[in-house]
Amino acid sequence: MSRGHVDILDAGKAAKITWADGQTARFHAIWLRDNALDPKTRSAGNGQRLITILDISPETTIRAASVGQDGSIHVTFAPDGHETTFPAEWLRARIYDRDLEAGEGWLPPEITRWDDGLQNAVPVGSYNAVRQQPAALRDWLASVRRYGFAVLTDVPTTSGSLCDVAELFGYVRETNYGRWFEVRAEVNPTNLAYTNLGLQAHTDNPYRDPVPTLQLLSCLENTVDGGESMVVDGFMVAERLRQENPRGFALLANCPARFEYAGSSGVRLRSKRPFIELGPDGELIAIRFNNRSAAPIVDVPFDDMADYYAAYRRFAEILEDPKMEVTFKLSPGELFIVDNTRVMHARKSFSGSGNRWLQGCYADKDGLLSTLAALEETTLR
Ligand code: AKG
Repeated sequence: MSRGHVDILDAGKAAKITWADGQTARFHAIWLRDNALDPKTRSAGNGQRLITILDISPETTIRAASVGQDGSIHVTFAPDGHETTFPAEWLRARIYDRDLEAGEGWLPPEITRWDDGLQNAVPVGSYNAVRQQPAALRDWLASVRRYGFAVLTDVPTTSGSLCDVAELFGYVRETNYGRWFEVRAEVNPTNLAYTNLGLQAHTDNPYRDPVPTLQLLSCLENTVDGGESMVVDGFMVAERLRQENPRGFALLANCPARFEYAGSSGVRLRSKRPFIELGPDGELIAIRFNNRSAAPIVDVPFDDMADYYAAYRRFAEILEDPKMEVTFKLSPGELFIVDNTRVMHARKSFSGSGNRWLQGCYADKDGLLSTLAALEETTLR
């Protein structure tokens, strides 16, 4: 069988690779030179790039290229004569010569949208398992990546132990609410979360920029009537809105909203970000939604404001549709974590008799995704 071949295109400015199995892809010379893996281009120790874009001639071309027995690609560049080899799998995993049109609101394959169908399949891990078994931690973190939330059982009911959970994969994000905060009914609360009122599904702290991208809520006591926790997939809400009302979706994505918190002395937090955040290629990046801290919206043109409000209302109606929510009542020793850029959490109101004591803390997804990626490389499936 042929091992494949390389066709040099456009006087060496690009090359078309054909691998033995018939897969083809074009790469530019400048891209290949910039992404070379050899030790003159990247540190052998930490993999970081040793050169800058200015070290690469703008006239860079491919002088020669060939496919090795194992599908690797050997390239010689001009004018500098630099030679480098790309492993086949490395290059094939980074093909950009493909249809990049995914449409507004697209999501990568490791994310699954959900609705109340997940009620009977809530992702759950056990603290004893995740702190001792790397594969159990990997699976629990992978659930957070896929569904944007997960429950953890067997968490010690000692104050602050939720921080130990965050430290299994990353770092606690300390804020004006402290390293962690008490969520129980208080006299003169600095936040409506510290009352027995029901809370509409929301993301936390949208008035921060950047927002904390993870929130953990753990239960130390819960003997009240009511006080159930609900989670709603904001990415599913946004998708339903997009299908029903593309213009409303575009208004919530393209016009900034404003959020603020000024509930305690010395704290004046403000942000200007949309309810629905899209990346430059249309990827759905984040949801920010919180009725308590939404500030007057002043960045929507007058002629669009009525439609903006209609879309805002519809977003809220969809998120309150019982078909969208997963509900559970936390017991002492249980905790849930949410991706605070995606999954909205809510609470039902609760009675004055009995005690409900939760603790909350924030952390960030960079640490979680990094730990997960490292575990995926080192643990056996
Ligand atoms: C929060 O602290 O962000 C809450 O939403 C409180 C949730 C609860 O009390 O269940």
